[in-house]
Amino acid sequence: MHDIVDLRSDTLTLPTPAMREAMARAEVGDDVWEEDPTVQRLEDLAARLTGKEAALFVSSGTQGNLVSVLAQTRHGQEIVLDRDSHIFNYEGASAAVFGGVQTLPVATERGFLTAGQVRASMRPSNIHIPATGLVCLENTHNRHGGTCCTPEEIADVAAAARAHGIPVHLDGARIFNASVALGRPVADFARPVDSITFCLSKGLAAPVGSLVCGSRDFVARSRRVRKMLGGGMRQVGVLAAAGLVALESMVDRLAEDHANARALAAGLARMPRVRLDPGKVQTNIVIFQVDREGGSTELAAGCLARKVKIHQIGPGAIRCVTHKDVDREDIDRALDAFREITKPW
Ligand code: TLP
Repeated sequence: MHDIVDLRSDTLTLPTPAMREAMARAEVGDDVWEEDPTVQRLEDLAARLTGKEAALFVSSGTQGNLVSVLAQTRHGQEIVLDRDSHIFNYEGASAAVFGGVQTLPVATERGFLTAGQVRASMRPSNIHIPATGLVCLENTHNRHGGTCCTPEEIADVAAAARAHGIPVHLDGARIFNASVALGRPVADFARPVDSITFCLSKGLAAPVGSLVCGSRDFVARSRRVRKMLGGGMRQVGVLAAAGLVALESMVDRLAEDHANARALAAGLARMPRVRLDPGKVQTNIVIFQVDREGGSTELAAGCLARKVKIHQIGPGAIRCVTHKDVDREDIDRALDAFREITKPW
């Protein structure tokens, strides 16, 4: 039980005592010179877990996605992605700003492009038309409520892109949630794609950092791009040390977050004016609609007054994310708050 129940995001998780201890003891060096042994251990582990040749430690998921886009496209190209994806909605148009790349957003049902949609999005060779440069996927899918797609679905989409010679990037910010939910190793999700980014600072609770993984050649190009973006960090093993603890000890417990999200969704589904399908909650994100004029704002304010923080992600839409700093008692407290506020509705 915590004083404040913070369901706004799993990015709010605080580092564990084991992380802080590992950070204090970390052996470090200058990572721009590729001489930080702790960063190298983390990158080796990330490459092993994703089944890729190499990995690169970057400051954030946003930087990881941008590095991946810049390392695999040229100015004037187009990237194909889901309309609700993080890259399209929440990364400040960085691919356009820094890469001169335009996006082709496609509406999907669960957040995942199908092979047919990818085939239909490929541009023909014609001097008037931008050339397709990259296909981007997201798993789990944030705006679709933490939905997961299977490694086989990814392989299908990747094969459709590859048939046109187009590489595929996977924004796997929460790929460990997908891995735990579907009981499949992360490498199965990463195998079909050319590059994958995953975050240490969400459900895995490290304070900072993401990894970009792919072929040796891709990672060498990404290292150059990261430096251009000012992301070459020096004795950054102090952060990588927390990342190692995250990967070694925080993955299996994600199942607890998923169970808490299911409990939250089951309770919410019984409340008046709340619209959600609890059967769709596969991981740690619960998104629901409030069918009442101003209801979501009322709910967020009422919760805050009861020390429960939730996130309004659009008109009438609320997102709650479970994580290691929210336990079952906290879920019950949040449900009590929701019940009190919605009772007169
Ligand atoms: N998502 C954040 C916000 O930016 C919305 C959150 O609270 O969920 N890919 C996906 C799928 C993400 O959800 C996020 C962060 C990122 C990339 C970016 O990661 P960071 O925050 O490390 O730049």
